[in-house]
Amino acid sequence: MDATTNVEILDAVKQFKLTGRLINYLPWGNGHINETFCLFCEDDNNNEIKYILQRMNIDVFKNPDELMENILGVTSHLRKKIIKNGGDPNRETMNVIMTLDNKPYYRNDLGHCFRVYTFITDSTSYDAPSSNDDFYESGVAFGRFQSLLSDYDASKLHETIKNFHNTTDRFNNFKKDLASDKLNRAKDCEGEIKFILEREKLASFLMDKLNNGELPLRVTHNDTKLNNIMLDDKTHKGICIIDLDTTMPGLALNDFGDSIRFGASTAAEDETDLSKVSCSMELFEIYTKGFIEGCDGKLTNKEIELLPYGAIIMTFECGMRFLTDYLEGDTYFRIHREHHNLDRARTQLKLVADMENKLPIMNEIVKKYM
Ligand code: ADP
Ligand code: GN1
Ligand code: MG
Repeated sequence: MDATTNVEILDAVKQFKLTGRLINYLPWGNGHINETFCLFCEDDNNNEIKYILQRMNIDVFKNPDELMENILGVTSHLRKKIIKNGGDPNRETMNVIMTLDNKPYYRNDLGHCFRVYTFITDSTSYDAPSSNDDFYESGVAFGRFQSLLSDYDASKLHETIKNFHNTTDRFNNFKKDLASDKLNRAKDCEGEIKFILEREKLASFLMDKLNNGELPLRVTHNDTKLNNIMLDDKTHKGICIIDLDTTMPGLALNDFGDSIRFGASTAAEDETDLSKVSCSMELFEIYTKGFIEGCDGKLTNKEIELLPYGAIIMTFECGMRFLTDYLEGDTYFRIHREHHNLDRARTQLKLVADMENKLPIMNEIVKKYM
């Protein structure tokens, strides 16, 4: 996605029903997909009001109308439940700010699409768990998100990215890109390629169980990394789940697994010193406990039993996606340095190898919570 200009941002801001006038704005957060800004506004009494302005990545999300319809549907469902439970819907769910002509996003003359959310105040999204308790709370909140949406009519949701967590399909795409190797980059990553190709069976392990009815399809978030949740600065509870772009039918195991791949790793997703990368069993256990509690009895025994596979397969899928993007020329995930996607792929595959070794330990841990 080409960079957004200041002129575009100032023009976009004018299109939304904001309270107060814009004082300043800054690039915000560490997402790989959308371009995010924090808007600092001020009302007539000099109170600061913040908003999140996002340029949506429409190369990735091809249909912004359907995308925003999903988000409005899901957030209004959550809002009703939060009110019923005595919570604060302005902090506990995303709130879409409409444009002056009541649309959920604005498309400018260049075809770039912008949306605005209220800012979740007094809370932080972390790139690594700041404590075991925080990670536990994020598990509770992601589990609860799924539980709150367990009665949401899945047929109302559009598939915002086709086959998003179809790992079998991701494997086939990887093989296709490898066969063309259009940038001649395969030579840089022969070991990683071999590692992936040896795991064809792993790629279809959960998809086969979904297809034969062993695992249920649920409404899931599908992008449950730690920086997609806001933790309250005072209570450290997971106050609000953000980044709802991929909320659609999926596997509970994938939501669990994506959190483990990112949050239970002992190193950053793009760490270049692989000796630092492993999956912490302490963090795995804490998150398992929190997630199962948050799901509030809705997971089947089969799902709980297979949680370790969710962790391994989501990490494998993500590593394969980073490597595919590296072979493709870094067109999907935003990169900040040369070989960034290759570095990211390497950490994920290192984690897969580590988790495979630790599978018996992970199985013992989940047994405790069945
Ligand atoms: P991406 O899809 O690119 O990951 P996100 O929607 O996750 O974009 O937003 C990027 C970052 O912006 C988040 O990790 C978080 O730090 C911050 N953010 C997003 N929405 C809000 C919000 N409503 N309130 C406060 N911070 C937010
Ligand atoms: C992307 O949007 P963000 O940065 O929260 C990606 C996820 C990956 C993740 C890897 C829509 O998440 O699927 O797991 O990067 N989101 C999309 O960090 O592709
Ligand atoms: Mg995000």
